[in-house]
Amino acid sequence: MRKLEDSQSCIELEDRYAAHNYHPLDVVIARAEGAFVWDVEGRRYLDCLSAYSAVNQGHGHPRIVQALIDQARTLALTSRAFHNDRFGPFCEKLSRTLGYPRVLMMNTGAEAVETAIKAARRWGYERKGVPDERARILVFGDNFHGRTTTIVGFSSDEGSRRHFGPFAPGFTSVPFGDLAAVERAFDDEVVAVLVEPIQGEAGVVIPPPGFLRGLRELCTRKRALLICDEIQSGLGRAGHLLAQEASGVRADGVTIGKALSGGLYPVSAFLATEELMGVFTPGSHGSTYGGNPLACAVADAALDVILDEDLCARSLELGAWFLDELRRTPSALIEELRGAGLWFGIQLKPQAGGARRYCERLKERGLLCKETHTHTIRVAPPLVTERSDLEWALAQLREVLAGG
Ligand code: IF1
Repeated sequence: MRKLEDSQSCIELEDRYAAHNYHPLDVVIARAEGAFVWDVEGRRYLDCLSAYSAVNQGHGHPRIVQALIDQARTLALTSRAFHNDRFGPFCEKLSRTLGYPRVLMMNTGAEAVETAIKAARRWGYERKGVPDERARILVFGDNFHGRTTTIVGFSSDEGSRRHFGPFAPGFTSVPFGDLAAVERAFDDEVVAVLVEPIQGEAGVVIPPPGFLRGLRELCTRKRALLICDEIQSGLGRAGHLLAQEASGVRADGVTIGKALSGGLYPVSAFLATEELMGVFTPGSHGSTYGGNPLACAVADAALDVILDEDLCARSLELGAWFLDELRRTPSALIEELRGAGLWFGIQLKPQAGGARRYCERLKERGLLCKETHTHTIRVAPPLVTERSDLEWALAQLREVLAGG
C-alpha cells in the first residue's frame, strides 16, 4: 500500500477506488490521541463526533490498547465451535455490570439489532403464542438501527432504503414520542417495541417525559417486549451506562455496541432476560467472530475504563454545564438545542442554509462535528475531554453560529 504525504492525494484515491457510499468532511485523519486527532499535514482537531460514540473513552486509550495487544499475542479467535477462556468471564462481567442475566455477543450494531429482532419474533411464537409468520414489531419514525436489508426496510430515510427492497414484512412505524399512536398500533400479534431511548441519527431527539416509562407499561400490559437500542445512547454517552436508567425503565432486551470496545474493535451484544434469551437453542443464531477472545479482552478493558474513570458522571456533569453554556449563546440561527450527557443536537433554522457549511467552518477552526438530517449539528466529544478543551469548543461554536 502506498503511503501518501498529503490529504488531497488520499481523498483523490478514495474518490477513484472506493464506493461512494459516504460524503465525509474534507479532512484526512492520520493519528489520534484522547480527544484529539491530527490530519496528514499535522493539523490538530478536537474530535466532537467520537466516531459516532464508539470512542467515548477517547482515542487509543492506553489500557484498552494494551489489552488488545496482550490478547492478540495470546489468542485472538477460536470460533464458537470451541470454548475460549475469555468468553465466560466476560459474559459474567457484562451481565453483572448492566444487570441483565444473559448475554449474546455479536460484532456490529446492526447484528445486535438483528439478534434482538430474531429473539423477539421467536419469543412471540413460542411464549406469547402468536400464529406462525404473523409477529409484528413496532418501530419509530426517524429511527436508526443499522444498514441490513431488514433494518433499512423499516427506516423512514429514503436515502437508506431506496431500491434496496423488497423488504421484510412485520414492522410498523409510529411517530417517536407519541404514546397514543403506539397504543393504537398494538394488537395481539405485536411481539415487541424497538426504540432508541434517545434518537441519534434523527439529531439527538429526546422523547417527551414519561414516554419510555409509558412504553414499558404498555408493553407489560399488552404482553409484548420492550427492546431498547442503546448502541449509541448507552455506555456513558447520555450520562448513564444505559440511557433507559434516566427514565427508571428496564427493557426486556437491550442492544449495545460502539463504545463497548472503545473504538478499537467491532464488538456488540444483545442483553436480555432469561425468558427472552431462552429462545435461542444451539444452531439457531451465531457469528464467526461473535464472542471471540480478542473482542472479550478489549471490551473488558473498555468497560473498566468507563467505570474506573467515572465517565457516566463526567458525561452528565460536563454535559449539563455545556448545554447551559450553549443555551446562553446568542444566535439567530438556532432553532432548538437538545442535549443529554455529552451529546448535543444544535438544530438550525431553515434560513441558516443547512448544517453542513457550519461543520465545514468549524473544521477550519479545528473542531470536527458532523451534520445530521440537513439542519442539525451533532456534537459528541469523547467523555474524557478536558473542560478547558470543551470551553474552547464552545468559543468556536459561538463564533461560527454568531457569524451567520
Ligand atoms: C453509519 C447515524 C450515528 C445506531 C443505533 C444501531 C446502529 C447505529 C442506535 C448500527 C449506528 C451509526 C452508523 C453510522 C452512522 C451512525 C449514526 F447517524 F446514522 F445515526 F451514530 F449517529 N443502532 N449508527 O446509531 O451500528 O452496525 O454501524 O455498528 O455510517 O452508518 P453499526
